[in-house]
Amino acid sequence: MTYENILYEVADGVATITLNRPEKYNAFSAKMLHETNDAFRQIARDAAVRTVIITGAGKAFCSGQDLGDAESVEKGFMEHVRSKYNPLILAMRGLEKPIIGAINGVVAGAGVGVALACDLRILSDKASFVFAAFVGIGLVPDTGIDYHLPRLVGQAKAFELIMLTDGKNRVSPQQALDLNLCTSVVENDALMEQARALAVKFATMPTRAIGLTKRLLNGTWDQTLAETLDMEAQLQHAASNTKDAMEGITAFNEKREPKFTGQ
Ligand code: LHQ
Repeated sequence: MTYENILYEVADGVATITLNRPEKYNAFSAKMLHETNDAFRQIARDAAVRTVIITGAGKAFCSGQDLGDAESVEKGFMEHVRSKYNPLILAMRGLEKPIIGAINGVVAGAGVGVALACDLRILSDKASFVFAAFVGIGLVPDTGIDYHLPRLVGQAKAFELIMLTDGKNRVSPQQALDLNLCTSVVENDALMEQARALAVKFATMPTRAIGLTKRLLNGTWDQTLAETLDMEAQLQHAASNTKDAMEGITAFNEKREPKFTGQ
């Protein structure tokens, strides 16, 4: 598929998706949403991709739904959210490869949902979060924000952020770091270099073990300790049968660096 509203490139085991409607602060048009969903399907299929970076072109990461795009919502908001946004968030959380959010600028609306569905986020010092965009136009948060945000910051803080951090009272990079919303804050010019360095590191790690770890951490919120212990045992069995686990253990015993292939 040829993309028009996103950029997609693969190099060194890393797929980079760039949301690319900078004049609209990378708001989701129907096309951009379709293309982003397609890119994640392609990434899931492509064994050569072992890590993902998602970022935005220009000044913003993503301002959420394009509020001028009537085509997107002609079948109603519920249908649009269910058929377009929910599959994207589920695809990101279900993808058994790490996803790095390289957050280059402002994040609002469904853009917040996409940012929080990444496995971790690196922020530019020009980034900011606007959690109150939804309530600012009389809507409720969607795209999994009500699931991920309380788990990151606690329920009361999530409520506070969703109500009060509007365009004039944005969450700054330092506040985001203090709130556990990101891994690090870097100078804007260094953002992509830092994100790529981390992505390349992930791409040389045992991809199956990373994917299975992601599955374990995804599951843990809804399980008892006993269920988690059992899932750990099952996935340890699965991990132990990968080529990378065999290589890791052999390399340890041979006192050399392992060479992981992602298999
Ligand atoms: C935009 C947008 C935008 C279009 C900036 N759309 N053009 C799901 C399904 C169904 C229905 C509804 O919703 C959802 C989920 C959602 O995502 S709802 C929430 C939608 N997003 C928002 O409400 C955020 C709207 N944007 C803003 O509040 C501000 O633009 C922020 C705080 C992001 C940035 O403010 P500024 O730095 O002051 O920039 P700006 O407002 O001047 O925006 C720059 C340009 O981008 C501007 O265009 P222009 O032609 O005037 O230069 C904006 O119109 C455009 N833009 N967000 N979502």
